[in-house]
Amino acid sequence: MEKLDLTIGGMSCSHCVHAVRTALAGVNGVRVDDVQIGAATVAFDAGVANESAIAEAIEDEGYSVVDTKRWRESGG
Ligand SMILES: [Cu+2]
Repeated sequence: MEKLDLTIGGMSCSHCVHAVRTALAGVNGVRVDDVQIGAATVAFDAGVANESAIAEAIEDEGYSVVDTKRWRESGG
């Protein structure tokens, strides 16, 4: 699995965390690892999902993706 750290703008409370988590969980091939106010980390299958689909799901909820950092899960 590829990993993606996202820096997210517009999040301010637990409602936002829930909305972002739900949006990410709805993207095919994505496993949500962590969501906090202003940031999220997901694992994704690069054969199914991609960075733009992940960012789009967040932006569809009204938040902005400020930065992304892609890395590879070790030991896999
Ligand atoms: Cu909120």
